[in-house]
Amino acid sequence: MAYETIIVEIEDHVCTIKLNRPDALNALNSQLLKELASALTDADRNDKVRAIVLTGSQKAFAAGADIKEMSEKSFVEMYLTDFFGSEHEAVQKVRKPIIAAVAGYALGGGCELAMMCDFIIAGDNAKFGQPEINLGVIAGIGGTQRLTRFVGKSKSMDMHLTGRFMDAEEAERSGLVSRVVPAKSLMEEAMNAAGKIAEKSTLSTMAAKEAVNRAYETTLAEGILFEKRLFHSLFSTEDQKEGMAAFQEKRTAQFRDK
Ligand code: CO8
Repeated sequence: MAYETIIVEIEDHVCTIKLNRPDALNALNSQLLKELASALTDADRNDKVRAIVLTGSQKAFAAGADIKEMSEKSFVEMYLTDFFGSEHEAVQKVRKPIIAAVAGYALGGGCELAMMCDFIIAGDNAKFGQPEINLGVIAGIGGTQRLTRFVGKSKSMDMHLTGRFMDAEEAERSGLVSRVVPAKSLMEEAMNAAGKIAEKSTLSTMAAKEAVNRAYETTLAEGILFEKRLFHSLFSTEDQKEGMAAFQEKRTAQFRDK
């Protein structure tokens, strides 16, 4: 499928998806979200892809949902069309690891999209925020829930109620991002991280993602049981035999996702 608002490349088992609406600071409109959902679903189904990197430009990962597209909509339209509901569900359904490589603005829906990924690597110029309050609305695709889980109630309330931005250093300090790197080497760092993931068995990276995400959905005891069952089940794979044999033979494992 030919896309107009995103650029998709697959190389060395890593699918890179670049949001590409430079004139609107990558604001998320219906077309972009549909294209993104389609590209992510394809990448998830593609046997050649073992990790995904989602990124924007140096100036903006995404400056939010497209305000121009939304401004005249009524409650009835938003509700009946479940505005952006199915598209963001598609992002959450992806089973392969997704890294968000964020430079510049990640605001509103842009911050929420980054938080839907499995972890965030930020350029040192990144700015995160939930400024929807300035528009007379609130976050709409998970911001109040996910940001609170990342940074705790006090900081999340501060961000949602004042609409202030958080810089990369504060985002790392408060657990929103996994690491901060110089903005100019953001893609190199993100691709290195994705490359490391792509060296593993997809069976175990998918299982790890599923188990970590379970931590948000269940009790500790249930989560630990779920993890143990997944751990046991990985002993039915050829990749487990290969990984443990390679360790003992002091060589690099060759995983085949089997
Ligand atoms: N929507 C539409 N257009 C945008 C957006 C946006 N969110 N952000 C920037 N643009 C456009 C500007 O209108 C401008 O276009 P034009 O040249 O035609 O006027 C162009 O991008 C460049 O922007 P600026 O001139 O404003 O650039 P600055 O460097 O001066 O400022 C800012 C950058 C601070 C990022 C500023 O653009 C800004 O404040 N943007 C809006 C940020 C915002 O409020 N985001 C939240 C949007 S609401 C939201 O995300 C709800 C999420 C829940 C719904 C779920 C859907 C995914």
